[in-house]
Parts: sequence; C-alpha cells; structure tokens
Amino acid sequence: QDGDSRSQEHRDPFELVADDLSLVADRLRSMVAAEVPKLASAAEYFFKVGAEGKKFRPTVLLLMASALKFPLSESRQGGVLSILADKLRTPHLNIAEITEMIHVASLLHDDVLDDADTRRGVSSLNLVMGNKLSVLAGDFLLSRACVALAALGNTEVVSLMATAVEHLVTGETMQISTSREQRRSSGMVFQNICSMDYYLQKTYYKTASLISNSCKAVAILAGHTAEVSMLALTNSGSMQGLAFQLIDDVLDFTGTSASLGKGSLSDIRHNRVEIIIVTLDKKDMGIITAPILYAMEEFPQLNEVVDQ
Ligand code: GRG
Repeated sequence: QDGDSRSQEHRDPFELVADDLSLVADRLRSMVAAEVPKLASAAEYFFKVGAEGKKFRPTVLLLMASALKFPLSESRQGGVLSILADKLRTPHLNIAEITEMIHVASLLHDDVLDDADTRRGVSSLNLVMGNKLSVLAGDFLLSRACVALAALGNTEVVSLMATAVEHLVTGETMQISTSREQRRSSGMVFQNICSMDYYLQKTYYKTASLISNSCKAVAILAGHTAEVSMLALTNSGSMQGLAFQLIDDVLDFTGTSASLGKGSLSDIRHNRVEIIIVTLDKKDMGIITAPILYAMEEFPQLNEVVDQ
C-alpha cells in the first residue's frame, strides 16, 4: 500500500462523509417543510441543528456509497439549482434522506408508545406538542419519504424501503409483546426476558433491517445486482445493525443521561430491554453479561431467575 491509501484507512469515517452528511441535513430541512404551521414545527423538530442525532444510518450509507463509487461531494454549492442537479446524479443522498425520514418517523411514534419525555438530549416531541401531533408528524414524514422514493423511479428500491418500514412495525410489536407472552410461557419472575432467537429476530426487524435494506437500495442504484455483492452488503448492513442495537442496549445500563440523551436505565424501566439468558461461548460473554450484572443490582429478583 502506498502512503495515501494508508492515511485514507485511518481517517475518521465521519470526516470522510462530513460534506455529504451536512448536505443531507440541509436538504432534509427543506424536504420536511409542511404547509400548516403546527405540522411544520412538529415535522422539522428533529431535523433542526442540535436535535439531529448521531447520524449513524446516513454515515454508514454514504460510506457504503463511496465504496460503490458514488462520488462524495467535493464542496457544498448550496442553492436550489445545485440541489436539483444533485438529485439527478446522487441517488445515494436520497436514500440517506429517505432513511432518516423513516427513522425519525419511527422515533416519533416510539416516544408516543413509550410516553418518553426525552430524545436526542432534548424534550421529546410528544412532551412539547402532544401525542396527536407527534403521530401526525410521523405519518407526514413517512409520506414525504414515499414521495422521495417514488421520485427515484425504481420499484425494487421502493419495495426494499417499504419492507424496512414493515419490519420496524413488526419489531416494535415484538418488543411490546415480549414481556407478557414470554412471561406467560416461561413463568419467569422478571418480565424482560426472552430467548436469544427472539431477541435477534426482534432486533433485526427493529434496528438492522432499515440499515440493511437501505444499504441494499444504494447498491441497486449503483447498478450492483450480482447476488454475491448483494448478499455481502445485506449481511454487513444486518450485522452493523445488530451490533449497534446490542451496544445501545448495553449503554442503557452503563451510559450517563448526558451521553445517552435520555435517562440511563430508561429502556429497562420502560420494559424495552431483554435480558438474554443463554449459554454463550466466551467471546460473546463480555457483551451480554454487562447488562445482566447491572440489571441484577437494580432488580434483585433477577438473581432467582439467573440461578435457575
Ligand atoms: C412509523 C416507521 C414507523 C414505525 C412505527 C414505533 C415503531 C413502529 C418502531 C420503533 C422502532 C424503534 C424505535 C427502533 C429503535 C431503533 C433505534 C436503535 C433507535 C435509536 O437510533 P439512534 O441511536 O438514534 O441511531 P439517533 O437519535 O442518534 O438518530
């Protein structure tokens, strides 16, 4: 390897796609503009500077796109004309935008379901504007995502992204069904328990599928239809999604409110984390035992279950 490719390797991934991330953020603000003022405030709430979140999904997508030879923006030109020109030659940016709109729609609905009061370090939208507007803003973002998807003119891509939405809904349903069903069938004392299979399936639907299917969409738009490369991209998207959710679950126990943007232990308090009790080989043990140990301290009745 020459010096150039070595220094590329060690560059911060966020820095590599910083221009595109910021272009996507700017374009999203105009894409989510609504006619009625109340809906406009609600829909733009999580696209404002300071409330945009970590941008994990667009970062992964844009890095993937650069590997697939979509060009990274050299500089941001700004203005309507450059946005139109970008739309024609950079469908990977559209997928990043569509993915963020779907993601934020799911967060808005999720916070209503959980009656959450904090999100991304700020008050949740349901706390500020109420449940009704939060649900409507989520619906609005989904419809704007549909319009942007249709504009790409690729039915396979529409189908992939629609499947990702279906999976979000399925994963969330599995999430809220976990405790009652599993408790009934297992007779366990502690309610947040499910099998490893159930956890992985639910996590694929809830988190990994959107990442995986949007990566696949970018690959299709780049003209990659060969089965092998599709499989590799889909798997890598899924694995990143699963790893991301595992870390997110662990952080619920180990993170501070400041670093999480919501109260720590809030997920387990809201019945959103499953403690996984399975026989794991040693290499997985580190990941899985951290939440178990924390949970055992917080919920002493778990000791009984773990002993079994
Ligand atoms: C309306 C699309 C739609 C779905 C409704 C409520 C619901 C069904 C799904 C919720 C699914 C959900 C909240 C999954 C969790 C995914 C997840 C890991 C969210 C946190 O992602 P981060 O950490 O968030 O990337 P930021 O704030 O950084 O973007």
